Amino acid sequence: MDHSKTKGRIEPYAPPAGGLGSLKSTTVALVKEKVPGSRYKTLFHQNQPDGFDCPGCAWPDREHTSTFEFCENGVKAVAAEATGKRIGADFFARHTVTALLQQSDYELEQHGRLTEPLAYDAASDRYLPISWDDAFALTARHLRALPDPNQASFYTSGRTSNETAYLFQLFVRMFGTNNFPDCSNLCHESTSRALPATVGVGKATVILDDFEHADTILVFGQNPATNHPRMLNELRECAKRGAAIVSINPLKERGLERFASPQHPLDMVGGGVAISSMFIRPTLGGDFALIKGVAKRVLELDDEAVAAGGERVLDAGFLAEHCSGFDAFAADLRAESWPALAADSGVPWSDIDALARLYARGKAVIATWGMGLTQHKNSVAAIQMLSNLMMMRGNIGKRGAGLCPVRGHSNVQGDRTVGIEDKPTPAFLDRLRDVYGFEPPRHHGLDAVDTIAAMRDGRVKVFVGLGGNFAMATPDTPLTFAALRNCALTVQISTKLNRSHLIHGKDALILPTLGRTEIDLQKSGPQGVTVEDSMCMVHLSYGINPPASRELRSETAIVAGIAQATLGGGKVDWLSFVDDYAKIRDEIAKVLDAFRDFNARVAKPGGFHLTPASRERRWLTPAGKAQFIVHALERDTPIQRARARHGDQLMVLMTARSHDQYNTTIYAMDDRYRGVYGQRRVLFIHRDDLARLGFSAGERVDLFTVWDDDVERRADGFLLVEYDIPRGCLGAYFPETNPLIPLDSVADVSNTPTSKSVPVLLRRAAG
Ligand SMILES: Nc1nc2c(c(=O)[nH]1)N[C@H]1C(S)=C(S)[C@@H](COP(=O)(O)OP(=O)(O)OC[C@H]3O[C@@H](n4cnc5c(=O)[nH]c(N)nc54)[C@H](O)[C@@H]3O)O[C@H]1N2
Ligand SMILES: Nc1nc2c(c(=O)[nH]1)N[C@H]1C(S)=C(S)[C@@H](COP(=O)(O)OP(=O)(O)OC[C@H]3O[C@@H](n4cnc5c(=O)[nH]c(N)nc54)[C@H](O)[C@@H]3O)O[C@H]1N2
Ligand SMILES: [Mo]
Repeated sequence: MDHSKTKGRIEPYAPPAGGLGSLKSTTVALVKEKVPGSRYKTLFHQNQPDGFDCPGCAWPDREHTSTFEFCENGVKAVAAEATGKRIGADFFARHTVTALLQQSDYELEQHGRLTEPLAYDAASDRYLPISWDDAFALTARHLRALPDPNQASFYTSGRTSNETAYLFQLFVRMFGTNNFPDCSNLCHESTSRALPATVGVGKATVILDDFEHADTILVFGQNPATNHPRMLNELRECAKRGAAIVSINPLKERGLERFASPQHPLDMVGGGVAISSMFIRPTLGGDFALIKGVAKRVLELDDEAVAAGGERVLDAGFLAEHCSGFDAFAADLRAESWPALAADSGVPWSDIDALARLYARGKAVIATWGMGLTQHKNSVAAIQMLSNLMMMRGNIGKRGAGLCPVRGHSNVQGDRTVGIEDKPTPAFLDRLRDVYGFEPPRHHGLDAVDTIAAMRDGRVKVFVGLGGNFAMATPDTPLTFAALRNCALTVQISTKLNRSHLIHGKDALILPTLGRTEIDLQKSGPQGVTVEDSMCMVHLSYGINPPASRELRSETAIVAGIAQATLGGGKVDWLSFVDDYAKIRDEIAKVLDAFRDFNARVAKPGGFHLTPASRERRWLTPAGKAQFIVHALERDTPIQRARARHGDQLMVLMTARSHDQYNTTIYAMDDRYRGVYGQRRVLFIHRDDLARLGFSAGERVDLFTVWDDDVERRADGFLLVEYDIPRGCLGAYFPETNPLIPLDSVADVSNTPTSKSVPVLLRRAAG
């Protein structure tokens, strides 16, 4: 179905985020998914000590013990998994893969849960049932036939538990490669690469409790009302207490303006609570220059304070005791030009000054950030500049203050902690060697972008996806499709049908798995799994629903099955781990010191905190100090080159999430808070740009990427929607816009696709 032709409407949304609309949308989700009444109880076990960790996002919970925390999009995520709809062999007998490819991502998702293992049959162009043993044997045969283990690549999506992820990395390293692309490569990799160089650890330095003590909260590039709704409850409390909340975002996202918590009746009848007291609206990718400008202004304010004999603005004690490189950093700030900072950030000096003064007043400041900061060419520099700014006033490792990257997938952080990492440390590999008696591969493996290039070039022949939807989550869609189709084997371990099953290798397997909400019964009884949230809390999660099908296996059992078939049980008795996941936790504790007494500590309600050294002001950097890092404004970027060629015809596009999607999973066709209903092919654009480019709202345009190669990258038929977005900037949804992002358009250092800054031209749609 072509959704560009479905009837939709645009109707600006006036009420606060949350409110009755949230309650209504929840009911719709439950009814539409035909969730059996008996499963409604599921919702009350979400993020409870005896329940499961919500698969919706990585935002932590108050002690994991509070009463039911209502979250509209958490309910949608759970309803999607607890759906009453099923697809089995009969469905696949009726539909060829070629026919299924005609369906939209929304339609594919709607079919329901996968129920049995399937293998692609080229003769009939259909997926046919296969036994689990045969599926494992086929995978093993392909893997063992490879002349070099580096010709296989093993993707992980961030819902996978610590236990499965640990087993997966152990298997893959024993097999002989560090090819671990993961969704983090597309997401917070810029954070994970930026922070170790400045504060030593690529994780949040705050815990939830710090939000109660913060007086200032800077929210960079995040849309919490949609993507981390429970964060809004926290911000609501902060705002009510009088903390200053600043939204730094090209868009005035509704949830950052006003929020009515469905948990608080007074909010629901009144107009909700005002969240942000200041909106700073950089141009796309302008945060680096903005933050550098704020830092320069803070330095000037300190100079003024010193000259006037007043209280220092800089935390001189922190700088002297804990930091390295401040003098060079300060010298660079002084030399930086104000006009250049204002031009590159798109933020007027008066706003930079206002933000600097607010920051300078704050005694305890938290900076949070999401994809608006991580998916640009200069993202690593921007995050390091933010770290610099926070260090200037000692806002790290202090109560109520710190760095708070807000992760996406519910266990994306834990997966990395337990070894899903294409660039493992030598220390970690040494431990694996010592504990398991094998020599792990030492050279760095392939990440997500490099895996696509390697599949395209025939250097990778086997792709195994532990969850996720690699074909749609990644950039340069036609190239990525060709790359996946170039494989000898693709294996997808999944809960629901998605396009990655249809864009497959010569051989292909769909291995259906239990979801987090389902009871995982093994020999020793029902199993719990552990996850680590965005603030480093590790806790247990127990499914409570009966499995969607008797044929389903847990992710752990599937990984163990593949490992056993490929490597045999000589060195590691893979299958014994499946009987009792506590045994896997014991293995994790053997290799990672932070997990000592893992089983005992995680048994406590709420679990335990993997305290990062940076929170305790211990700096795991080469200098042993918090490191200031100097970065210059960029010149000669692809966007600057494109603008030099096309002048003000050139626009910069961000690709983000609508309210009714979970990454590549489209639940429904609305984006309520942005006033979009019944459609997804919309393009947000400023009124002046419409006029300047000779378009009107309601017209359809085709988008073309301006890049340094001869490839035509286009996405067609987007409805122009006049929107309050900075001039020169465009907004649209992914995955529809992924064909526009060149594979080599990546962030420096982190190699993350620049999903929030794509240089494009608009043409009136043909027809
Ligand atoms: N319901 C739901 N929940 C989710 C997800 C989902 O798809 N649906 N996805 C999960 C995942 S994996 C992740 S990573 C998170 C993502 O959560 P977010 O980080 O909120 O991701 P996006 O929707 O991409 O929104 C990015 C925000 O950044 C802003 N932005 C874009 N460019 C810039 C810029 O240059 N500078 C600044 N300052 N801001 C910018 C956009 O206007 C938007 O508000 O959510 C997680 N939770
Ligand atoms: N243009 C653009 N592209 C982006 C982004 C962007 O902002 N713009 N954001 C990026 C980000 S932040 C991320 S994290 C990636 C997400 O990339 P992925 O993690 O690869 O994608 P998802 O859409 O989250 O994966 C959904 C699929 O996971 C499977 N699944 C769901 N639950 C489970 C489970 O419990 N177990 C298993 N085995 N499978 C399960 C289902 O089959 C479902 O179809 O996308 C990235 N792509
Ligand atoms: Mo993400």
